[in-house]
Amino acid sequence: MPLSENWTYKSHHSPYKPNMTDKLAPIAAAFQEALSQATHTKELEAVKVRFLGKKGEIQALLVGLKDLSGEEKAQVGKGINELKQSLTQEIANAEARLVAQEEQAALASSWIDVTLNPQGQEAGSLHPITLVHQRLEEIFEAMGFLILDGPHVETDYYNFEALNFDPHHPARDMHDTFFTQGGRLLRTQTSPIQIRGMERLKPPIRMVGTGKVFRCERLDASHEACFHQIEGMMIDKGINVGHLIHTMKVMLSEMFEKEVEVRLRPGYFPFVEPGYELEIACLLCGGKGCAACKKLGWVELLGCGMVHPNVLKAGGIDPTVYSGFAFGMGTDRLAMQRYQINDIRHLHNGDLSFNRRFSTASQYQVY
Ligand code: FA5
Repeated sequence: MPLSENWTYKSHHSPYKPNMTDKLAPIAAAFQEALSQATHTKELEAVKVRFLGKKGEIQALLVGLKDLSGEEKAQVGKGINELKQSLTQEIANAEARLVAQEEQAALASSWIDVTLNPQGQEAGSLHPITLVHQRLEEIFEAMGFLILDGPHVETDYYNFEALNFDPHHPARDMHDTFFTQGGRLLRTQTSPIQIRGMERLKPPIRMVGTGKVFRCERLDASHEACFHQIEGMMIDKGINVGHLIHTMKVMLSEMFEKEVEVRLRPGYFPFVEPGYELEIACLLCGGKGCAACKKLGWVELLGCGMVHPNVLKAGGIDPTVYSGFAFGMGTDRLAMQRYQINDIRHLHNGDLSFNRRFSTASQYQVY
């Protein structure tokens, strides 16, 4: 029922003093007038403040009650409260209606047809690192590996402890990163995906996961502070170094579409034993030495090794029954070798004309 009718009725039957009751109907009418002119939630808010606010018209009436006698106070107070309830209800109804209207208008004005070809704009393209990740995932999927993911903000447990880094182990020094006040950190490696994967899956396990990692680094042609890795793990009965080397060779020959010269050097990572660093003969300089390979002719692409028994245990897997290998590869460096990019910083400076050079064939692919 519209409020003005409501208040016509009340005032006819009210035994209140004329000077108080006389005030109610005009307020109700003024409210109706203001409400009918509010076509936006901001205007409605102003109406709400004017009538129901701390310094609003209803509050002023309530303050006036103190001058009335006990019986009058009860009667007039009841009338004011009923008016207040009616106004509150009408404001709520109007608010629901206006919010819905505004949402509809916003949707109508921001609607875009994503199936239309870009008009007057160039199509976007996939970043070289995205292309490398997609190709790696294809290669590993074809070998029966699952594709997993993990969070960028990790706990100490997943980034270090479960990976067999003791709290004060010197190997942590090479993994300096940003820490949050709650003790979380930006992951320094994709290896936490190993632990998260083992927690979810039962052997036999074949899994890979790609993503960003973050470290405090001195930047140069092959070092960034935010870079990318792919992590991989295979666990089953009887897995040995031969399986590791074969899988790495298949991955690299598929990636580069040719045989690539590789060498393994002993490498220390707390979560593998034995551990290795795998290097490839630099494809940018043909092994002669350049900035990208620090004049060595070889580029360190990945760390790998046989999963440490403590890590298997952390993942809930019995190391007396199962063994496995794991690897973690820098995919920025892989992209540099794959696309002949001589400085890692080109990959991160947001130059669109640079990015487009690598992506023409697959720019319309949808994944
Ligand atoms: C690790 O991060 C280990 N988690 C890898 C691993 C996984 C070992 C599983 C054993 C088993 P490392 O710090 O060496 O290891 O980094 C791995 C690769 O990331 C390097 O070989 C390199 O290709 C790349 N990388 C490392 N630091 C940088 C950097 N600052 N900028 C660009 N790429 C980097």
